[in-house]
Amino acid sequence: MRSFPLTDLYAITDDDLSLGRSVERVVSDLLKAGVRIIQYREKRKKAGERLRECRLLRALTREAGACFIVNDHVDIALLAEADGVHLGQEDLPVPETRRLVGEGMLIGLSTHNPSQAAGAVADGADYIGVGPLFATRTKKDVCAPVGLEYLDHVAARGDIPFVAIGGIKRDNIGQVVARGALCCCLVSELVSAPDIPARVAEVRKAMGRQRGLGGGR
Ligand code: 3NM
Repeated sequence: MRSFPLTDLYAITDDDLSLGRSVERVVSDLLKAGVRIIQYREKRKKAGERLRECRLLRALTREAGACFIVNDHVDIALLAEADGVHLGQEDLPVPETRRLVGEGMLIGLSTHNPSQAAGAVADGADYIGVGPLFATRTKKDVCAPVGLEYLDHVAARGDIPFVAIGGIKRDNIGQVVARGALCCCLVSELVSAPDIPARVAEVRKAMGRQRGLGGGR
């Protein structure tokens, strides 16, 4: 039975922010650093290239025992045998997507307010994105920062797994963890790092300090 993995970090690819490194290189480094959820999100690429890259990443993530999720494209998620597909509010609805992907695949949904979170629960999403918590330039069409109160709302309800997202960096992740986020999703902070494993370690240290664990997991 599918279930959203219990893990601290969720990374999303973005070729434009990866300092000229290939998506394969970036994901290899993330996996080496122990990141266990990878989402493929490449807005400007063509379908054929997406499929080729997703098949590559599927092999890498499978070998590492990591969860592999494809953004928006249900067809590519199916063809690449991904573990999940992640949808936005304006993509195919969750129930229709479920009819296409069957019971075995995770469906994630980006949400930006309490009513969208309730809708995701009602529609049977497996997890939600909660954000953007802070200003971000990574997602072009996203709404203004929703504020940490929305995170508080979702954490307090506790009726669906969630990932905090949007403008999360080493210097603000402590607040996010303190307010109940178990899993944080970072894009630019990870893929733009010159040394990705070192950056992951710093981010984890900032999360762990907040949890009183003294760093790491
Ligand atoms: N989704 P960064 S914010 C892909 O709020 C994405 O739904 C968001 O990138 C949402 O970590 C976002 O570089 C981009 O700020 C997050």
